[in-house]
Amino acid sequence: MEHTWRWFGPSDPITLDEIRQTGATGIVTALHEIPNGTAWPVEAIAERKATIEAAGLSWSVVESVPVHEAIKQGTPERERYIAAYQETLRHLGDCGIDTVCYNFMPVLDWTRTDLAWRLPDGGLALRFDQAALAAFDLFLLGRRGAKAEYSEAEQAEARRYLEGLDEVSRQRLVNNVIAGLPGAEEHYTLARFREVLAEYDGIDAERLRENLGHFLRAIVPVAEEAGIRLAIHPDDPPRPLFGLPRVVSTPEDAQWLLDAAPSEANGLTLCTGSYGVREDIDLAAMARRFGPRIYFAHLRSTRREAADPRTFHEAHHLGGDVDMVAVIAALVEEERRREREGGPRLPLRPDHGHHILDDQRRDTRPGYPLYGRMKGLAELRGVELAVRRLTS
Ligand code: DNO
Ligand code: MN
Repeated sequence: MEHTWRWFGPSDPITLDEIRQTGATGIVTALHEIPNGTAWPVEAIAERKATIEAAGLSWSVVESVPVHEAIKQGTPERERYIAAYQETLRHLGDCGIDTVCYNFMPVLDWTRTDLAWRLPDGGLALRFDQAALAAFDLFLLGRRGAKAEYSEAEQAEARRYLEGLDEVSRQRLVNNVIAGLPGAEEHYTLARFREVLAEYDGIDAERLRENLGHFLRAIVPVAEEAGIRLAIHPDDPPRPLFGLPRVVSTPEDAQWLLDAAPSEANGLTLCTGSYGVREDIDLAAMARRFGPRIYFAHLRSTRREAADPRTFHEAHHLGGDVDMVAVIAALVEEERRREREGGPRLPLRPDHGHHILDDQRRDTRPGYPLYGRMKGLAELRGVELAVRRLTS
């Protein structure tokens, strides 16, 4: 497989020269400086591509071309934003870039409550604590209608959680949830977050799915013409939050998406850390079922915690609840099929890593440290090589 690394652009404290030493050959990046909803100019794409290539790497995947809220909400202005999206896809195609990752999560991108949770070995991990989320939702945000969504016991647990936090920790929890994790386009204050949530009144899963279908029917033909493979990233975590619907959480959702706009340009990102949070998903089976339409793999593992299985933390790449060896074996099998029958390359990246060693003294983004991801990538490559050798 092609080993890639997410780089946040020239402002990323991890340099391209450093990335080369991790063993990655491909870069995953986006023009993060361009506001969501504006078409990316050809010159800007070409310039970023040249920067990457000058360092001896290639621009393997765009992650993400963000989807404007108007498209997710299905407001009349969406047509303007869809037109800009189509233009970006054409420009990327003109520059020879062929894989685009995106997501369709309303309001928030991926969500965690704790960004530096200490593991027994001293590394720092990202964590999603259901009681913390409920405490935020019920008491710090005070969302209208939230109470009805939590049982008495959950409310009591959330209150206990809140009472254990001092003012600084409460503020930190607010920031962790709504200030925007790396790669997220939107950053909210509490007041703004409340307003945006209100814009989703009346938008249920069915409506959101209709809006996704409308978007796909508009962009998939353009992607096809531009020689681009689209790879939707699943919801993280894969269930509704704050009463907002989420429609890319299960294998059934993935199947719905593929059927909504039948074309080889319409594909998936297999993010094992996102889908893998659900107990009912067999990731290796998913990799086999959707193999030909998997255009990008995010490999990492999570561990559901015993006290509440909705609470999870990011585990070691080869630990946790994900059977990573089985997933890699399925992906290697798919790659062999592509080698025989023809098919696109299969880029993978270590999706997040623990902050370990010098990561704890370096200013890198939560989940995107140098050494933790390098360790993850090294482990994944080792498994891949062994699987290839032992099954040849
Ligand atoms: C979560 C991660 C995120 C993701 C963003 C943008 O699983 O992969 O960093 O990349 O949601 O797609
Ligand atoms: Mn991911």
